[in-house]
Amino acid sequence: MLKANTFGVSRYKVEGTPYTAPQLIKAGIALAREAAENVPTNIGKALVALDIGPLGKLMEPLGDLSFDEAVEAFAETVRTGAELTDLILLETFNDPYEMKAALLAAKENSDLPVVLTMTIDSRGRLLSGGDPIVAVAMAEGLGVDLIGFNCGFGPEQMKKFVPDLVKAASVPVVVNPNAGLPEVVNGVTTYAVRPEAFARMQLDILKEGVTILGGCCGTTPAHLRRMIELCENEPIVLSEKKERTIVSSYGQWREIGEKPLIIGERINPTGKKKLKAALREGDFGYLQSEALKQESQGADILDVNVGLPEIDEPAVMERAVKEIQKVTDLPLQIDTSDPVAMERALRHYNGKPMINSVNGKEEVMNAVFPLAKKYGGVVVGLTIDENGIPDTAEGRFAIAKRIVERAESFGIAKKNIVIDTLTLTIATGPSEAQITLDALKMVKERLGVGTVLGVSNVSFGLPNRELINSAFYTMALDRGLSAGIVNPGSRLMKQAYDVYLALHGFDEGCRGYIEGYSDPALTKAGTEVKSPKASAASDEKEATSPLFQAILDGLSEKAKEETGKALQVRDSLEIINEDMIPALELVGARFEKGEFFLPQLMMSAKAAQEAFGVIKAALGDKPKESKGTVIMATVKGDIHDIGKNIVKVLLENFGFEVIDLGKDVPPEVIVEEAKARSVKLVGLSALMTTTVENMAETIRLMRKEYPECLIMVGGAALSETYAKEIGADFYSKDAMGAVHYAESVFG
Ligand code: B12
Repeated sequence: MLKANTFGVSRYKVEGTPYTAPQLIKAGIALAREAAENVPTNIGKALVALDIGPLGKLMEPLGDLSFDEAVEAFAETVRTGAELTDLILLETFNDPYEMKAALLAAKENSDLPVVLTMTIDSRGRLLSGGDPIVAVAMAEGLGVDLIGFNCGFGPEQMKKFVPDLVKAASVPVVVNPNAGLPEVVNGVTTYAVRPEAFARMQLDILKEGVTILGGCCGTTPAHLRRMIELCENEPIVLSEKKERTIVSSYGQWREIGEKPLIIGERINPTGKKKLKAALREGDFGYLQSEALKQESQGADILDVNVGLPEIDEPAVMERAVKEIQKVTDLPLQIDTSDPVAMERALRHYNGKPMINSVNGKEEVMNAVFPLAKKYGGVVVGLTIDENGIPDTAEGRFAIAKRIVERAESFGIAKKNIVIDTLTLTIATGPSEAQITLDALKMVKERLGVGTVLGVSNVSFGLPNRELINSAFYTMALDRGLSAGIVNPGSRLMKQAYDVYLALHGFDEGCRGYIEGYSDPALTKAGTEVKSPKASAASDEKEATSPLFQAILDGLSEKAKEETGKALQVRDSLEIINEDMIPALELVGARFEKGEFFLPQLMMSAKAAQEAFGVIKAALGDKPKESKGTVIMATVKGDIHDIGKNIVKVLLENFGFEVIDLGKDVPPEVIVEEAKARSVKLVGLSALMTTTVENMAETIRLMRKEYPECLIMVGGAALSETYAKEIGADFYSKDAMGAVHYAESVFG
């Protein structure tokens, strides 16, 4: 297979060149075609792949490229190249959302087979913090034909991640490593692994159950030739179809059918006044906090239902899914009976969701199954049809069987169906609970699919509902319930669940039980479940205020609201120093420990920036008279600017004019600007150990080109000693220090 030289082409990457993306794509394919035609016939027919790489822009919510824009950019490439090539290769992807956009564009605009290879980091993680299984679940749901790894590192480092990929994938697996880890020798990137060693390691990888091998950066024809010689007589192994029922987000996945799961039921407006009001007013911050709360109470999956008669459900559903995914990486269950809302949510969801629901009605199956087939997901089938809900277990089982068969006729594998045998209240029919449970057992045993139940309906119309709900929950778990839709905050429900896990051997050494139930105060009925996260984090700084917590959770709206409240009683500097900075420090510490990933880091940064926006507005107009002009910049290679912006606003408030050169500013630009504007004082900020050297470089250049300019420095990566070492005139650990120094300079 030859790859057309189209990897780096997209409408965004050609900006500023004299070419359009389609021109370059066609030219790249023409060259590959020509080469393919010249491949000697004894080697066989060479296929030409339309090679597509990432767009080079971060997608929402991490960056500003929307999902629809990304799909359209990939679609342009696919429309241009598909007819001229034999397959599509999506390479070097490490953001699951971008993988989804590219896969969708490929599938919507061509019938070619699609190969997806991702690039993982040394911990085997994607940009979003997820492992490759989240990508396998999503990509297989979207119809990928082959999946694997490429780039990043060599075969030696890649090998340890291959078995998990093979265990998860039902489609054939591809592995294209580099010729080792890249090393810069005399300014040139080199790769140390020689052809013989590369080929031997690839042979080992092949034996793990991989189907296709290749090479990425640093591999040469000699590497590939030797690899083919060593591997060509090995049998070709195709992946076995896996029967695992997996749902995922961009960061986590859950398997249905192993340990029972908890689906959090709280994001559903039925009977919830506050949620109804939030949905009507577009207060998605409320939905986010409900999501976080259920996550901390132990939910595995979150149900999202926004059905209210007076709202635009498709628009609200899409937004709700996006907003919830900004703050939690738990997989979601998209719960709607409106196929338009369902499609919008499925399209924009980042992962492989649960789809709630389909039922035995032909009309509903014809509307929902094509969506599930196109976007992927695990579909919940309700045992109701045109004749209503059968009042026998056999009747419900028959509908379940029909749903599974009809799903298969749409090309949806049985493993991607779970059945809900419907809970009705025992207040109206004495056998209701038994019928549901008998049907559940039949479905589990005879159909072999996972089961789901909305548990709390069983007590509708009765007093002290949790008593009945929790007993029914235990009975259902005992009959094989795979996932209960419950309130994870209910103490009795959580107890029923935890005790069940202990009794059924899902809680090794009863550790979870001992941890959760040693304190008698916590086992009182009616109390809300305490967040296990809060206790896990006890070695860290506790949340000191609601603003601190909002920044930690990445909740922008809440952070703004809490800043407004705090400003009524506290001084802005105190809020910055006691809430904002410590919260960001904790985020940074969790990031360093590998507990937080880039999405959380970015959402917290955004919340802090929004909070600071409120402080800035409250500080009011800056004085008209200028005491002097200061240039502020974050140094080259560093995009952290929250601290620099705080310094800027304080300087302005104390009467200085600030020329803000922004972030990632090269030394030459800073020096030229200072010189051109005859500025007496420059403030530099750097937050990373890797960028303080650029700060030193800026100071060196300034001393050479414009020695009369004074330089103050700051940022978490610095210390007084280091600042002295690199020749800065002044260092301060906080923004007020910058103001005092400016006062002394212009004083
Ligand atoms: C928020 C944040 C981000 C945000 C930044 C958003 C933005 N617009 O700024 C985002 C998510 C984009 C981000 C990205 C990355 N980050 Co970051 N990030 C942080 C975090 C959590 C907080 C930084 C912050 O804003 N603090 C609050 C502000 C107010 O504090 P401050 O900047 O220190 O400023 C105060 C003082 O220092 C002083 N001050 C600041 N500047 C100046 C200037 C002068 C002249 C003076 C006098 C005073 C002064 O006044 C300010 C107010 O008092 C830190 C963790 C931490 N503990 O710092 C990591 C941290 C800095 N990031 C880190 C990393 C690794 C990254 C990434 C590489 C992650 C990745 N894998 O992509 C990228 C880097 C991209 C790049 N090339 O720069 C590491 C750096 C590690 C290292 N070895 O140096 C840290 C330390 C986290 C960690 N523990 O691992 N990050």
